[in-house]
Amino acid sequence: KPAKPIVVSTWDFGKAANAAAWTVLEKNGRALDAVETGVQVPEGDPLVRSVGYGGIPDRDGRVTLDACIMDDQYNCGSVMCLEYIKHPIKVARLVMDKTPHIILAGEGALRFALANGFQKENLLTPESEKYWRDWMKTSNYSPVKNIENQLYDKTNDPMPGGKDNHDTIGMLALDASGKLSGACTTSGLAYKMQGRVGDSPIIGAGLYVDNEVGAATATGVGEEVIRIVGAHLIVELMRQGRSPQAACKEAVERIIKRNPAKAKDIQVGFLALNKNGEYGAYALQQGFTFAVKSASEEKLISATSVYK
Ligand code: SD4
Repeated sequence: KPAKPIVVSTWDFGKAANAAAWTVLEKNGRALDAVETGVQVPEGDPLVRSVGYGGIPDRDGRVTLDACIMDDQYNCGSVMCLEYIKHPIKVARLVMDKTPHIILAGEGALRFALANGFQKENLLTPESEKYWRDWMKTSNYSPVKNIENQLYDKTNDPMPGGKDNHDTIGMLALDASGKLSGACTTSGLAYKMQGRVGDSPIIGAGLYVDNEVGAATATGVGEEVIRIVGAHLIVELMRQGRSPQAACKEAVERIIKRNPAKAKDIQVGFLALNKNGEYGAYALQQGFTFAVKSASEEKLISATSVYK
């Protein structure tokens, strides 16, 4: 049964993130504040090696973060390739609230953050540095294919705790007053090229919110998500009447259609929430989980996938 308020987010760590978001939603707070609060949990957790502090670095050993946030009125803010700031989602929110722009990247984003009181911190933990140094031994500095595979291949997992430990958080919330918002934050693909930006901070690709219809977010190999403008596609499919899950499935199928052989080798997962509080997800590969929290339910769900 559809519920409101409700919050959904990607992967196992979505559960703890939802709990933080719920502290805002249960007091009839704004969905926007809820998602900003919620995603800070994995951002600040050094054991989550794919988001914020403790994230796996790029191939040069630099932790570069991507994040964006969007509210119920098409207001949005984004930071790309931001270094040294533990909570990029808070900087994205400030870009939205305090500047005439939507995106700040790299050096400019860092300067904006520092000018607004954020502290410069080393985000590369000794553990993440060790993974990078081990990777450097065998990487030859360029196996893009392997980077993609590492996203879901448990047998080839470079990080402890299995695949649960290395993916983006995308969070979508519907508050008590019926307003939708979303946030998405990541350290991006492990061992990516310096300067590489994924789908996560790109409005329409990694995240989209349209309060008339619903919201969607993405995780997995960002290049494939950007190509089909995944989150926006899903919202438009929901506008045409698809359920959240059917819309996510159609977006996954579009990725397969372009390059079926490649689609077998990579992971992409989509998560969507509509205006009525109905949610759904779909992934290329088995193993994509998402967390749901409302007054009536709190659970972790394994998304249906094309490949087993
Ligand atoms: C990216 N979509 O940077 C992110 C990475 C991710 O599961 O979601 N990994 O492409």
